[in-house]
Amino acid sequence: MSATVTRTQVAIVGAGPAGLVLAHLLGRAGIDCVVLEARSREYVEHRVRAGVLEHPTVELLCRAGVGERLTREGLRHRGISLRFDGADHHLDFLALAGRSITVYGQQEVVKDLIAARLSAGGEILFEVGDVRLAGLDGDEPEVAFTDATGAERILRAAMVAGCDGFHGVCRPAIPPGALSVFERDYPYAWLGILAEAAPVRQEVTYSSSDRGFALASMRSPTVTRLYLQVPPDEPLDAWPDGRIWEELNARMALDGGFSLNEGPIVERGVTGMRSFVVEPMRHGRLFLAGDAAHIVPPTGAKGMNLAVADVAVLAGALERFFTTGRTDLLDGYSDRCLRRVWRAEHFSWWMTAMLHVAPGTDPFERRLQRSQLRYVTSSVAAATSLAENYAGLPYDASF
Ligand code: FAS
Ligand code: PHB
Repeated sequence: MSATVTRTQVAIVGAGPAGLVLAHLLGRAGIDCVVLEARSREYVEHRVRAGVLEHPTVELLCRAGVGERLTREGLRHRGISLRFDGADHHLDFLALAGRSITVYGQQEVVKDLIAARLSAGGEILFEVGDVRLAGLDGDEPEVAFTDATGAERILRAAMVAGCDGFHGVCRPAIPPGALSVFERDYPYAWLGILAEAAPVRQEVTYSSSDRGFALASMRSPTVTRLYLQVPPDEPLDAWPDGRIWEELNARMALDGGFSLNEGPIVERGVTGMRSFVVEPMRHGRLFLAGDAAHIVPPTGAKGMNLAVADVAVLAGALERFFTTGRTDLLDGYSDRCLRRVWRAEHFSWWMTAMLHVAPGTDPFERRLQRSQLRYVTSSVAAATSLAENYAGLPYDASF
């Protein structure tokens, strides 16, 4: 069957935060683009993932006109708490770094962006299959795919944005020799649950105990989001509800007593912990953004925020190209993004190493971790460093 050929200026593969924010910014700049997404709209709008938005991410979404519901329903937090040795230590990001964070589910951001895109007449093709890239070194690369009806399609574009996540097809479309890969796997994973129970604390709490790491977050005043450090590849059926609550309460113990509000667990999953970066983030007319190019362990709450930061740079560079023909910003895209990526990689690795108990951790290492926790919660200088990294460094910062 001959394929139907269509054209656009930018072909975007993936309707996660990276692909959708890019499509939205390009749409506002009058640049034509088409988003290709393998899953259904229903699926991507209900996929539970990130929950913490940095200050720059909130600013960008509000400036781009998709921040109305985020501003209304998002939970603004002054900071976070670090819990260890039976006590809580609050880090006030607003006081330390002049910026705060907002808790708002990633699927809510995705819902808002899809609604905005479609109501602006933008094109998002859901349930596409067999996506293949070709001609990335030429002037008009092609993305071949089957659409939701199974029909063969070819989308020709001036540029391709690979926003299809870690397991997508865009990064593997780059010849292996053209990329340098930097990675680190961690000897633990996160068991995450979503429960219909009121959060006990109004802000995110990271707990480091000898039994392992735990994290208490939330999605709304009635929905709590909790994570437990577990061995990698831990089977979910090893964790019946009772054991999950018992272990969470044990790891989040406070002198003077503490217990979580328990409720029906409506979602659960085990997420592996990995740090991963490919360089460069561009090959010919293919530009990688978000998890397609880099992964951080979620301890620093950076993944979605990095994806948004990448496409903020890419949108500006594409607008410059399509309005002036100049490629200077496109040529600088990878280097510019990688500076922020490695800052976030370092911060996420540092938070992960400070708060988790790796198998075989000896008492010497636990003492070092405890000293780091005491230092970062008592020194204004150290707390400010954590605060500015967590709340989000300005997009024009050049660390
Ligand atoms: P995504 O993976 O979100 O989107 C890629 C899209 O491409 C998907 O919709 C996928 O279906 C589609 N796709 C894949 N292959 C395709 C193909 N061949 N053809 C077409 N489409 C294809 N980050 C934070 O910032 N804060 C947090 O609190 C946080 N918590 C997390 C908790 C968990 C449990 C997990 C797993 C991740 C967490 N993250 C967090 C990281 C996470 O949010 C990612 O960084 C974020 O989803 C990255 O966004 P994208 O790069 O858009 O990739
Ligand atoms: C979440 O709310 O899902 C969350 C919060 C902080 C993290 C990771 C995830 O570090």
